[in-house]
Amino acid sequence: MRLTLPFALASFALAGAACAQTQWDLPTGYPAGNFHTENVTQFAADIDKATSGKLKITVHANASLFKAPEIKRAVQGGQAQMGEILLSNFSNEWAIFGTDGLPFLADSYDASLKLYKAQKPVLEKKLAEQGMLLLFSVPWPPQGIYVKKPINSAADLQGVKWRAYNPATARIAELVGAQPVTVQAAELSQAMATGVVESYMSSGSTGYDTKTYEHIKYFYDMQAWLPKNALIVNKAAFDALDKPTQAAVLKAGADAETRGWALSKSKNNEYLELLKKNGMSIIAPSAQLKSDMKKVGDTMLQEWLLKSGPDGQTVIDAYKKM
Ligand code: PCA
Repeated sequence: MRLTLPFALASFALAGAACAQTQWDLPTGYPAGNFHTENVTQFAADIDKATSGKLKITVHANASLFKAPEIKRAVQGGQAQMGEILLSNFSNEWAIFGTDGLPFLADSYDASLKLYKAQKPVLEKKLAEQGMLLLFSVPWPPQGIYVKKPINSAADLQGVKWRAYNPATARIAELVGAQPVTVQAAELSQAMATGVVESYMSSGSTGYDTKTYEHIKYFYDMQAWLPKNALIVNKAAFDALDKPTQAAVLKAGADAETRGWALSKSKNNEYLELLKKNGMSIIAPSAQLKSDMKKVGDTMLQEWLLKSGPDGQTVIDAYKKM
């Protein structure tokens, strides 16, 4: 088809406007009201402001653009310019992604920050090899056990239908004799409503987001680990930005990391209070349950060291020295 002159001019003008403003997509796996999503939304707004609207980032919450386990590949392939992932979702691809999903390796915010520092250089190297940049990473609150009936030891979890969100939480189920089924956060409410899930490990945050209190009455506050989300960017998309815009993205990322850690910490108690208000019992685990789950953690660390090889040993050695 031959373009008429006015049409050709009009599309040229449109192309000019598109150059002046860059539009990016940012898929995430968690709902709009979740603190990670709020933090990421603030990050996008900060960039909009700092670049006077030159870089517009649309946050697609709750796995509406890509399912959580697909976001990493989408960013790598450039279908999305940036995205938020749960690092430990990708531990089968490379064990180091799962470092912060190991029970009781780092079970407080302080320990978790140290583990992040130890993990970060190798993480950045791996993501760079895959054509991506790590912009920031923020932990979920400490993970505990949601369960329908009271439990005193890991043996009480035998045969229970257990929701896993990553390979590590599926492995925990195997080690305690529960029946794992992998369900991402966006589908968790429905899985509980249909009876597919009777128990799972996660944070107060996800328990609240998914209205777990409508189905499950007990939360054992194990404080077992703090898995991290990470904001990753396609390197080619980043390189195509002009220097001031790149600087704005990096600055907003650094701010989001600081803000996110503080938010996670301060909201943890709020979420547990909200669960209580909605009828849940928040229970400190018995010594038996704690020691049973610690044994599970020891086994998983040994398995992880075998899989992760020298890189894994480097991370653990660096962490233990901090
Ligand atoms: N919430 C996410 C991951 C860890 C967490 O606290 C989930 O349950 O899917």
